[in-house]
Amino acid sequence: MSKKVLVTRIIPNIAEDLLKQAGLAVTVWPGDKSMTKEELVQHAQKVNALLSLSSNKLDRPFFETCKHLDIVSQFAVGFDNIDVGAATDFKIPVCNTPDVLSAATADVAFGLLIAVSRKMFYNHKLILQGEWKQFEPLKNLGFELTGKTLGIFGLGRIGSIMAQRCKGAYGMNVIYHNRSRNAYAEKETGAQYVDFDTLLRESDILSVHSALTPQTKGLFDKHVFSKMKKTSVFINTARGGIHNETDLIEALQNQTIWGAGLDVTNPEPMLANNPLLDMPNVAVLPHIGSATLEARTGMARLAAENIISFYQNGKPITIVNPDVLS
Ligand code: 8YV
Repeated sequence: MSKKVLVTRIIPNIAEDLLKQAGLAVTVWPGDKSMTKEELVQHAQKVNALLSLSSNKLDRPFFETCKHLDIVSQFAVGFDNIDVGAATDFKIPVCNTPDVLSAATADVAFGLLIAVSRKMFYNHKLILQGEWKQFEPLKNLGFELTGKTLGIFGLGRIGSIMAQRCKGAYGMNVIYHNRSRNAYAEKETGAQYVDFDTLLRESDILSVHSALTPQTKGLFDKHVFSKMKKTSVFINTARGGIHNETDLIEALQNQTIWGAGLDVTNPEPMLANNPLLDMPNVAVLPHIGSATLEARTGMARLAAENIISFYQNGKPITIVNPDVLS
């Protein structure tokens, strides 16, 4: 009998097509809403494999109830919604979709940077409000990016592309901080490793590209913002949980830092009355980092191929807990 796969949300068709071509029986959860916890547990009981989204909370109680699963393949590079330790305890491989969305996400970070430095979202809003009356020689001035220092927190795949974009376009000097040095990325991007405090002190633009982990959760708080330049811009396209949003609002209101560009917020979705949305030096997007046809198609393909490869040769392509295979 063929193995059964549950896809927890409608995603690009290529996933279902590939899974079916490989002889798997596929159920795609219909509708435009995420499955509730109860729905997820109930339907996961009936299948062998799960193609999940980051809106599905796969915690230890979930794995305790669904320990029969052969594999969980996530349609996202981030997997902070999954208790990988629990999955590993039950010998369940967990997969993600790196690389295919890196350029798309770096483009959003790069776009936010330009938008913030020239107050683009705010100026656009002024037109909508009928406030474009005349040429203003002194109002709403931004700043130029040429020769500035870009600080990358988390120099991996996405951070490296952001570094290359900023270097190529503006000749920026790139510094970075990671838990451990990334020699490959240093060679690719010319980025220089610095300790965390130096990153905060020297960055004109600080762009976050790390995973959300217990170590990075809430890391960018009032204490950290107070160590940054008053003229600096904070960019986060990784996970909203990495910054403390109340502290960020305060840092912007008090001019502890100059501006912010966010594609991820804390919490998500952001409420329409959030003060960040009214600030001239802030640009916020609703988590669209991977929202290109190319990236989302690549994510769907890779998420499906991870399951197919696991059933065909025991080895998924991009697994986050490879120890379970030994
Ligand atoms: C997804 C993301 O859009 O891949 C990630 O980690 O944040 C985005 O690409 C989102 O997680 C939906 O699954």
